Amino acid sequence: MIKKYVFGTPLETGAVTADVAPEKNTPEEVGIVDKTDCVAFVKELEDDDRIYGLGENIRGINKRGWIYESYATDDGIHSETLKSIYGVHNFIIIDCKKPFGIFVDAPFKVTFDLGYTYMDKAIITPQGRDFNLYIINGNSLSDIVRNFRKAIGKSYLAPFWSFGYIQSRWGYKSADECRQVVKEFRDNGVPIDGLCLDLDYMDSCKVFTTNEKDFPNFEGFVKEMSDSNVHLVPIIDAAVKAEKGYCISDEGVENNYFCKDENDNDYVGCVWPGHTYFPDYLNPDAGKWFASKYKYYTDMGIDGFWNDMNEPAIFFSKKSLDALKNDICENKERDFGANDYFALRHRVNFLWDYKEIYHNVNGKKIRHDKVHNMYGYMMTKSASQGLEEIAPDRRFLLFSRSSYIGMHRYAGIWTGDNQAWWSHLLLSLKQLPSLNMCGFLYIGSDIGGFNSNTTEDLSLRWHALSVFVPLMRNHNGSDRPQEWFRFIHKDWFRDLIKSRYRLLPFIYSEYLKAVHNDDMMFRPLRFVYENDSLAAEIEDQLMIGDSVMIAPVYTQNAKGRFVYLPEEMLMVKMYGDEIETEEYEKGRHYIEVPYNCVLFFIKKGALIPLYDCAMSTKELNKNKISVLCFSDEGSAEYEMYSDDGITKSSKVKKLEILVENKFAYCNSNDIEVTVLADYLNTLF
Ligand code: MIG
Repeated sequence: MIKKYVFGTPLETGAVTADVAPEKNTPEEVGIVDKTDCVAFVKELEDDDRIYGLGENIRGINKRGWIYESYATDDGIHSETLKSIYGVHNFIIIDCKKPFGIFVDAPFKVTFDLGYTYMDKAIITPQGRDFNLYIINGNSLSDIVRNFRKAIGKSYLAPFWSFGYIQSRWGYKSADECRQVVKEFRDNGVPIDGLCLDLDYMDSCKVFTTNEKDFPNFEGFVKEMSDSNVHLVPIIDAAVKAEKGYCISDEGVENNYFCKDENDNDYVGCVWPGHTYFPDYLNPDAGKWFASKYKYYTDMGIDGFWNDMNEPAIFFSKKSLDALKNDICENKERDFGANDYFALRHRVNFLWDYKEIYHNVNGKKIRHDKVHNMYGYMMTKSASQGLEEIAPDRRFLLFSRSSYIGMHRYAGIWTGDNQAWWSHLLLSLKQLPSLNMCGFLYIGSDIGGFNSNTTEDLSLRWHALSVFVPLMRNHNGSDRPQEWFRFIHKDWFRDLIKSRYRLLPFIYSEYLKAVHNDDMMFRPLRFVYENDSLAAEIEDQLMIGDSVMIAPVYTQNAKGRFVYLPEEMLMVKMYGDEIETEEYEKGRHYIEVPYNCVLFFIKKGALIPLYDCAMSTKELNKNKISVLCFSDEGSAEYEMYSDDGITKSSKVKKLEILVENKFAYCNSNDIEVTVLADYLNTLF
């Protein structure tokens, strides 16, 4: 099912955990072109062939027609012309006559020219000679994904509380401001489980410190929040402020834990704290050391973190900026023409070079660009291992901005600095199945958009989609604060967030199924309706598990949207406590979707378990479930996965929920299930 081809002497990335013996021949599925300093793989494409995968990347669910470069990049625009993004996920499926998957396990740049140079060719070029190539086969698209996922190991298991609503903003300047935000939720009956802390909670952006002035008695603050069922989630930046007397900086320098320059001096760049060192996460001792520092926060009761700036993001290197300053001074007397101006602008934008940085990998000095894509992965892997040492069986919330396949075993991701654009709402939907293919299941985008100012309607529609997304986090850094209480229709936002909590038994169950069965939680319609040529072209609807389809609105001023139903389904409109349903035939329908509505469709014979809403995940009554079903001749069923949501070793309970003749049954006595009474007549 999976074949491995070794080229040169690859560095072990740890992406693949299965023991796969290397093949002796070259792969049959792709042609090989040998070039001077690299090889390229070529696959001729028929008109109807499609390409899926590439994880977090931009553009379509079908990736055909663009050129992508796998090279972890901090770019806050994410426009259509972008080729690289924060995460590097080199797995694609070519959906041709005999579909197959390709995984290029290379920590350096890899180019995926998927019908860009030639519309009828996919050309994959790893920019180096030492890497592993895997070809994955299977009986169907989903089967190929499962076979790949089995080879890369089980996905990260997030704690149940992290499926609650998380509020965030780069701009909470003090504990009091945070308290005020939480108070708005509690006072208005809007559920919340987490609050992210951005840079300001630290002392001068120094990792593993706290800002005593604005966040006094930090430990007390953590406790106070946790007493009201809110988990504080601090940001951890990858780079360390270079400052004598700051223990993290001193320890790193003393033990050679930081990346070096070509002369073996500690490399100095600049990020938020000013001059910074970059921990050498590829050196296991350095990774272990950095990770052990998370204890500073866990001792205070923190159980969630987000790792940022780990591509790594660098504003400038000291060396490049000094050189620029000198050049400008030397040219003081000269008049600059247009070309000089543009040259200068270009230089200012690129005041660092990854080729100036060196790692110590097993005692060998390796230049950063050759292992670039592993930096955020290794930071987060060590963090996860450090947290495991602190509390071996405890599930922590951990999500990272940069990533590589393999990191999916240790943490989730968020999709970085998107824009408050309608196109990015749609992009966030498209990223879901592609990320699932690569093992990333605990995922989410910044709801409302991170950069540029959002609008109330965009934020509402984004919430409506994110009701189904594991990481449901409203985060931004633009001028316009975008918590729901900043807008006019607070009650609409409340309906949406309450719907999330009601749907949690379903959402969490689908997440657990995907984790434990190496499956995708979100699938393109093509993966489920393989013989339906219309379904194959749908880029704005997704299947969740086996029984549900979602179709969010992503157009401004639209009162609804057209939805393609590949079969007869039950339409559900959920408004927090209120629910409306209606049966629809297979085909295309215009559906009105009010702003406070979560729209989804249930397949015949399926049912959805619901909780009664509560103000946090902790307060949910998990022993009481009501079901919404689309009965097929009087019956419907659902296999619900659950666990304790806290420990890694928790056994998964698989409950059979069954509806027959309007009565609901569950094979666990602890759980009381009922059919939602109001819908009995319409549904049977
Ligand atoms: O250069 O910490 O993607 O979520 O709010 C910006 C500030 C640094 C980038 C992250 C974003 C975060 C922001 N960070």
